[in-house]
This record gives sequence, C-alpha cells and structure tokens, in this order.
Amino acid sequence: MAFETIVVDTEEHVTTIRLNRPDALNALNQTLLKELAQAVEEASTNDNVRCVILTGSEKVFAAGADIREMAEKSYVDMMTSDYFGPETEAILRCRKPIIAAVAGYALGGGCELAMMCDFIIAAETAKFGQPEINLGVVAGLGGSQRLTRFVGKSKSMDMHLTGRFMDADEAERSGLVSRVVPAKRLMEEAQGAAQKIAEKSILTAMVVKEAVNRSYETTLREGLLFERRLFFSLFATEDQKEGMAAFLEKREPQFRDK
Ligand code: CO8
Repeated sequence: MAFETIVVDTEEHVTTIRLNRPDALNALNQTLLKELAQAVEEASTNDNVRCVILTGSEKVFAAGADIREMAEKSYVDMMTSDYFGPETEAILRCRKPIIAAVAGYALGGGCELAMMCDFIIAAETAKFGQPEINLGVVAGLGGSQRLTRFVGKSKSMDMHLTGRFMDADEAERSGLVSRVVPAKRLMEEAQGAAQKIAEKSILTAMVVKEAVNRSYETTLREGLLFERRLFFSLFATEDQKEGMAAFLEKREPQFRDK
C-alpha cells in the first residue's frame, strides 16, 4: 500500500514504518497520523508481522505536531474533530511490540509518539523535548503524563516549563530510552532487537506487553495480581511447554504461537 507521508516495509516478520515528511521535519499532520494509524493496524492484524519499528530520518524523528496545520484552528475545531484522538488510540491498541528508533529531534508530539511505543532506542544524535510552552500550549499527546512517569516530576517539569531539549545520554540516564547507539548503527540495532523479539512466541510477547503496560494503569497490588494471573494462564499454552522443554533439553525452542 502506497502512503503519502510514511514509508512501510515488511521483511522477516518485522514491519518498519518510516515517517517521511522531510520538508516539514516529519511534523505530524492529520494525513500522517491517519496513515500511521492504518499502517500500525495492518501490522497489528497481519499474522506475518511479529514486531514493528517506528523511525524517522537521520536528522529528525519528528519535530512535533504540524504547527502550520494547527495554528488557525479554534477550540471548537479541536474539540469536535477530537484532533489526533482516534489515530493515537489505534497506535496504542497495537498488540505487537513497537520499537521507536530515534535519531535527531523528537520534539513535542514527536517525543510523545516515541513514548507511545514500547521502548525507545536512540542514536547519539537524538534530542528529546516538550517545547509546546514556546507556542503557548501544553503537551497534548501524553507528554505531561508519560514523560513524568519515565523521568520523574523534577526533570519533566524542567523540560515542559523551560522547553529545553534532552540529549541521548541524559535520556538514557533518566530512563527515557533503553539504549543509545552511534547514529550509523541505529537501524541495525533496532532491527536486531526486533528480530530477537520476532523469534519469541508472539503470544507470550503480547502478554508481556500487556503486563508491563498495566503497571502504568493500576496499583501495585492489582498489577501484581494481574501479572500472576497472566503467568498462570501461559501454562495453558504449547509455547510454555516447548520453552521449558527446550531449556531442559539444551536446545533452541521452536515456538508455534499456540
Ligand atoms: N510543524 C510544522 N513545520 C515544522 C515543524 C512543526 N512542528 N518543525 C519544523 N517545521 C518546518 C519549518 O517550518 C521549516 O519549514 P520551511 O523550510 O518551510 O520554513 C522546516 O520544517 C525546517 O525547520 P527549521 O528551519 O526550523 O529547521 P532547524 O534545523 O533550524 O530547526 C527545530 C529544527 C529545532 C526542530 C525547529 O524546526 C523547531 O523548533 N521546530 C518546532 C518544534 C516544536 O515546537 N514542536 C512542538 C510542536 S507542538 C506539538 O507537538 C503538540 C503536540 C500535541 C498535539 C495534540 C493533539 C491533541
């Protein structure tokens, strides 16, 4: 399927979605969000796909929501269209793991989009920020909530109130990104991680994603109970039998997603 603002490629069970609006530094407009939601939904429901990588260019992941598109909108326009709402819901509904591979700027909605993914691998060139305050607005795609959960109140307030950018080292130190690699190795690293995930049982990977995400939505007590129930439930699967048998027989497991 041909898209206008993204490039999608599926190889060896991994779908790579590349944001592609170079003239606007991959700014997120309605077309891009709709296309992205469609590509993620397709990957989520395609049995051949086991992991998704979301990336931008070498210079920029995404410089935020498209300021040109938003500038003249009214409160009523935003409210009645539920601007970006259904599209981001579609991304969050994806049951397959999504890795964000970030080089260059990930600002505003760009930073928020990366944080919607399951984890972030950053190039040394990555720069994260929530500079919406410079435009007279606040984060609107989860920045005030997710960044605060990632890096804590003090750093999140600093980022949102001053609009300053965080480099890759600081992002790794603060827990925003899982790994930092030289820029030229970014896609290799992301693909390596995606391949590792693709080798697992997709059933188990989906359960892992659900369990970790639940930790952001619930109390510790409820989360622990939820995890325990999921753990028990996996004993109803062939992949649990295969995984444990393979360990005991000192061989690689052959998962069948059953
Ligand atoms: N929207 C639209 N166009 C953009 C954006 C953007 N966010 N960012 C850059 N561009 C465009 C520029 O206008 C310029 O276009 P042109 O060549 O036609 O003038 C082109 O991209 C190149 O940009 P620069 O010349 O500025 O490039 P620099 O390398 O000098 O600077 C920066 C790069 C630092 C990234 C700079 O472009 C910048 O600060 N961009 C804006 C960053 C920003 O403020 N992001 C937050 C946007 S608001 C947001 O994301 C809210 C999300 C919540 C949505 C909620 C929905 C419910």
